[in-house]
Amino acid sequence: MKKHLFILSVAILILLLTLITVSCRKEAIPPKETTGNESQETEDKSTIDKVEEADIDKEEDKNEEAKDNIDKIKAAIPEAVAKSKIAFVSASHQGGSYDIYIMNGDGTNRTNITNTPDEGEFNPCFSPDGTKIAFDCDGTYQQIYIMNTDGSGRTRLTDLDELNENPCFSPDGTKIAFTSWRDEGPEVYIMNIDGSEQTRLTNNPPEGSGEPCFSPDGTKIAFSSRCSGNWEIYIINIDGSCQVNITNNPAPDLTPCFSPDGTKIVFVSYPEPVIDYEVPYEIYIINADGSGRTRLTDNSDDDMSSCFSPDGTKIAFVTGRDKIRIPGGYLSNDEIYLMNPDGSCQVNITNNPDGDDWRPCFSPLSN
Ligand SMILES: [Ca+2]
Ligand SMILES: [Ca+2]
Ligand SMILES: [Ca+2]
Ligand SMILES: [Ca+2]
Repeated sequence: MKKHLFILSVAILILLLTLITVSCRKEAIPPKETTGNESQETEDKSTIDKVEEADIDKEEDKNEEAKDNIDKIKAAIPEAVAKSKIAFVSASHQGGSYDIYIMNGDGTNRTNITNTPDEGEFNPCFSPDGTKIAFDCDGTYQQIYIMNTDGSGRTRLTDLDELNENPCFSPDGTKIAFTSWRDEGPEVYIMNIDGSEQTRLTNNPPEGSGEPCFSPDGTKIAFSSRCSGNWEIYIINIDGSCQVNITNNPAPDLTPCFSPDGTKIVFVSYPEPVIDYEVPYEIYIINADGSGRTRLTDNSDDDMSSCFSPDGTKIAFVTGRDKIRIPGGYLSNDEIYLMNPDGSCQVNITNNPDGDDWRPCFSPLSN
C-alpha cells in the first residue's frame, strides 16, 4: 500500500512538474514573429500612404499658397493698377528665347506677344498712348524695334554694326531715347519714332552713359554713367545742357526711372558701406534733386529693374528671392513684384517658377 502511495505521489509530482514546465515554456515563447515579406509589405503600404498623404498635403499647401497669394494680390493692388498693363520679358528654364509678354497689373492674362524662338527680345517700353512697344532684339548686334501691342507691325529702327538698346519713349510719343555703342563708349541718343534723326545727347567718354528715362514733362532725361569713376544717376536737359549727378554715392547707382509726377527717381544700388560688389542689389528711391536717398528692399537676393505704375501708387521690380532649391544649389527664378513707394506690401505678381521674368514696364494708360 505504501509502495502504491509512493508511486502515486511520484506520478502526481511528475505530472505537476510537466505542467509547470509547459506553462513556463509557453510564457517563454516570444510573440509570433511576422515573416520578412509581411513586414516589408506593411511598411511599403505605410510608406505609400505617407507619400500620398504628403503629396495631398503638398498639393493642398500649394493650392492654399496660390489662393493666399491671389488674396494678397487683390488686397494689395488698387483696381486702377490691377487693370493696367505691364510689358515684361520672360524666358523658360526649358530653353527657348526671350520673349516679350503683356499681363494685367495684377499678373492675370499673361500673353506672349513675340513668340520668336530664334530671337531674343528685351527691354520693352510702351508708347504714351499704350498702342506700341519699343524694344531691343539680338542678332549680330542688338538693335531697336517697334511693334504694336499685339506683336504685329514689327519694324526695325536702328541698323548699324554697333549695339543699340534700352529704348524709352518721350512723353509726347514723338521721340525715342536709347543707348548706342557707336562711339568710344555707350552714349544716350535720341531719334524720331521712325528711326530718323539719330542724335547723340550725352558725351561722357570713355566710360559713357546709358539706360535713359524721360522725365514726365519731357524736358529732362535721367541716365546712368560711370564718367566720375563710379556708376551714378545723372539728369540732363534734352538739349544736352546741365548734366547733374544726383546720387554721388560710392555704390553703383543704375537703371533710373522717374515717378509720374517727376519729383522722384527709383533706381538700383548697393547698401552702404560698399565693401565688395558681391552683395545683392536693392531698390532705392531718391528725390529728383538728389536728396532723401531711401532704401526700399532689404533681402539677400538681387532686386532690380524698378519702375512706377502710371498712378504712382506702386513700383514694379524684379527680384531673385524666389529661387528654387535643387540638389547642389539653386535654380534662378526671377519674379516681378509690386510694392508701395515706401517699400511696404511687396507681392509677387508673376508667380512663374518655370522661367525668369524681367524688365517690367507699365503702360502709361490705365485700361
Ligand atoms: Ca523670342
Ligand atoms: Ca554711385
Ligand atoms: Ca536685395
Ligand atoms: Ca519666374
